[in-house]
Amino acid sequence: MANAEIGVIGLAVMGANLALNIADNGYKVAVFNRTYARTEEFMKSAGELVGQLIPCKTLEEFIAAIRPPRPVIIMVKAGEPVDMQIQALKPLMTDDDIIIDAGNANFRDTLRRGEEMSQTALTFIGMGVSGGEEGARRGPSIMVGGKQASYPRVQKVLEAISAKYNGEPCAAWLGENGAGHFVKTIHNGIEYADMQMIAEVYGIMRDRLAMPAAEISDVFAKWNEGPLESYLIEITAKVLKAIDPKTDRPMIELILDAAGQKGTGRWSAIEALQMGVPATGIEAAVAARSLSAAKDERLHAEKVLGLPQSIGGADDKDAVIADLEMALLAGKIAAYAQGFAVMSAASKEFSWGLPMPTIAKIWRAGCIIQSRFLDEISTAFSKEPDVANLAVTPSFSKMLQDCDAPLRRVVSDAVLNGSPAVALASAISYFDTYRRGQGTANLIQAQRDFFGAHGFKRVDEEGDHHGPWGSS
Ligand code: NBP
Repeated sequence: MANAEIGVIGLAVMGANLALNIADNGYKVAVFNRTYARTEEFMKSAGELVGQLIPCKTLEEFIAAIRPPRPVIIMVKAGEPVDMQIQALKPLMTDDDIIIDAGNANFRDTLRRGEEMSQTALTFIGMGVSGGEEGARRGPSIMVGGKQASYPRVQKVLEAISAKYNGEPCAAWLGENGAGHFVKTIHNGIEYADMQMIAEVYGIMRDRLAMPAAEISDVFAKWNEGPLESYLIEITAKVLKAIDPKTDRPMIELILDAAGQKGTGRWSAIEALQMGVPATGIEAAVAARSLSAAKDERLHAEKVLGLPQSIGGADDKDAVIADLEMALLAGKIAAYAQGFAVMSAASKEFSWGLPMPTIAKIWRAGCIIQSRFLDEISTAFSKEPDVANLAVTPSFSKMLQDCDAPLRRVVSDAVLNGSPAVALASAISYFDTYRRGQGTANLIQAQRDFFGAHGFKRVDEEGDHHGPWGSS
């Protein structure tokens, strides 16, 4: 009998927790997973929510279990599985049913899927969900893209299951097709940069200051009471405190230093490059993950080249730690300023009208980059929604001036001591380039004209010009 109000397909980590979250909010949920054994396991783990869930063995049963018009959330592995799932669903669904892809889709796939679905009477929503397992279960941040008219049809349930910040739901419609997944992609790109800078600061404390993991954990825990307060700093403190039960050693020391990546950081960097918007923090973080993954090559290089030799730098440990906190804050400003600039460019390119203050607001809770900092970003964008760069808003420019010297000292010290700090270094270089009215591209233009007759503009005359290179 069709008495579920919504359906969830895919019962791995995210789908299972999302389905439980929806059920917890009083909705009856039909659930389906390609492999039925996973559905059975899920039902066993559902506890008192079991009565709110309808397990279905086949897609036909699943569709029949949901009251039309049916909202169906697909939470399967991104990529081809989503297309396969949509193809399987289409003939079973009826006019006005809604397919919501809630996985980490590449927004270009979402654009294509939206276009294909617009040829049918079905509605398609591409929805970014952030918060990992815990967020999916207790309240994620939800970024919705699709026809504006489709949002009120799912708004109630999405707001109910989303995280709340001071009572406000962290769920919003952000723009037409593709907008939700694009914003989620940039969220993840910023997350990459945030994580990389935290890892660099950890490396400086571990290798340069010879601090044990527990002591570094205490530093992060203290930072979590100040301007850096955020989920990522909080979990970093916890991770560094954890002890491996097998060896009694800090768990962190037993984890291989080769980071994985599923694509969203790389996609952020690619889209930024394609739009000609600098996102050096995200690019640096993606590059650092790739270098980390080349573990064997790095071990070989260490043998051939040796570790970098220290050639000076600061020796006051407390002063270095104090600088690291401020440097991390400055690095964050760069990464967020860049991420928002990329979204602003995409918003124009795809005519989405992305609401920057709303994006900052729905990232304040539920998602991986949730932080006190985002509250300040949402205030800054609410005052100046069209500002070109977060760094020039009154509050952030002041913050940046305060952090400028510490970031400069941290990066200089890292270079002198051979501590890898690719993302932090990219932040200071970005700011130094961004805030310099007179740059050095006059030379680039001259070179381009010399070898390719590309022409240049003069500072003292209108029009296109060429240099007197033949006579040089
Ligand atoms: P996974 O990304 O690990 O995917 C596993 C699920 O996809 C299972 O339900 C599996 O069914 C199903 N599936 C596969 Br694989 N191929 C399929 C196909 N051809 N047709 C139908 N179903 C298929 O799950 P996840 O970690 O829960 O993530 C789900 C989505 O959410 C992904 O897009 C992910 O990137 C995104 N996301 C994940 C997180 C996170 O923290 N994990 C956070 C935010 C977003 P099976 O049981 O039959 O193999």
